Amino acid sequence: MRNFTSVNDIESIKRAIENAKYVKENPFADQHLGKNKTIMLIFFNSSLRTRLSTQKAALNLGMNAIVLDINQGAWKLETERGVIMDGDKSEHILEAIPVIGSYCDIIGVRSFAKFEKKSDDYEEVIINQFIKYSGRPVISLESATVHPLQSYADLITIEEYKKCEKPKVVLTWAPHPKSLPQAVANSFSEWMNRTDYEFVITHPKGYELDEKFVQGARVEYDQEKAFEGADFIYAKNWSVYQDPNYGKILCNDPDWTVDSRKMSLTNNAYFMHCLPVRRNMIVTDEVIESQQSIVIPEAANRVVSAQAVIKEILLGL
Ligand code: AN0
Ligand code: CP
Repeated sequence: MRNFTSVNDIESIKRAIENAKYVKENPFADQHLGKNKTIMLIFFNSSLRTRLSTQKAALNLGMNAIVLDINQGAWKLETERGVIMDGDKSEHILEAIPVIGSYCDIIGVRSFAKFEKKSDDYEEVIINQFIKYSGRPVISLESATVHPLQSYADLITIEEYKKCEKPKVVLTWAPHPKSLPQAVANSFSEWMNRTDYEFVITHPKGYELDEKFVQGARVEYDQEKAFEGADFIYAKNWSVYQDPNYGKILCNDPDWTVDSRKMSLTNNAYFMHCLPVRRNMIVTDEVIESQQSIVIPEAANRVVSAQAVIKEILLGL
């Protein structure tokens, strides 16, 4: 594996699950692989899990990990080519990227959708510039449209908890006060579509995701109907994808909050969320604190997915 920016970079789902299992059972078996190697983790946006779990994964592999928050202490970066840089941006990303690349062996980048120009977000302009100009393998720590390390950890978690071969997995939209990217939902969809699970997406009308990620999965506008018989409920908010409201909030209907009554319609489903989660907006205290909530083991598996990915890249260096 050279880069890891979406599900398309993995050979097969089966192999990915096996690799993760090995890494989880033998976290320190590959310390030699990362000796004298450095990973640089570049954050354009906030993070708790990705920042910590990716560093931990690198340390487990014997690597050095260096973290940079671009917005705290680095120069403000211009990302458009051709602009006269007479404003507040001191450095161009086209110099910054190869400089970062010259200091490390692998780069991780977090750069969310900016909601300024939909085509820039959906063409993944920022992470693609890192791939093009850094000379290093690049790992997505959540790009504009996908969050593959999260989805990989979600897959590992479902594999660990599922009680039947083909569980019913439901991705449900839930309300949130701010405009959030579609990345987690897009990514979860494209990973679920690679499995043989029964996969259903439910959201209010107007929140349709890009068909590139939905890939014909069943979309059910009635949340309660979608929940019937579910084995896993995966909650996430996202803002509007469709024009002309790209990046906007259409409704914040509290009826969509995941609560105990809705969970009782399921097949005693597990509750999942990538975190951070807003309690009593996305999910009630009762559900997230219940026996069926697996958000903590899900987050713990972020170390496993990151380690499996970094290991594969190290093997190819
Ligand atoms: C981000 C998002 O929705 O993409 C990160 C989730 C992992 N969430 C927030 O900004 C709250
Ligand atoms: N789930 C996730 O990526 O969390 P952070 O934004 O805290 O990294």
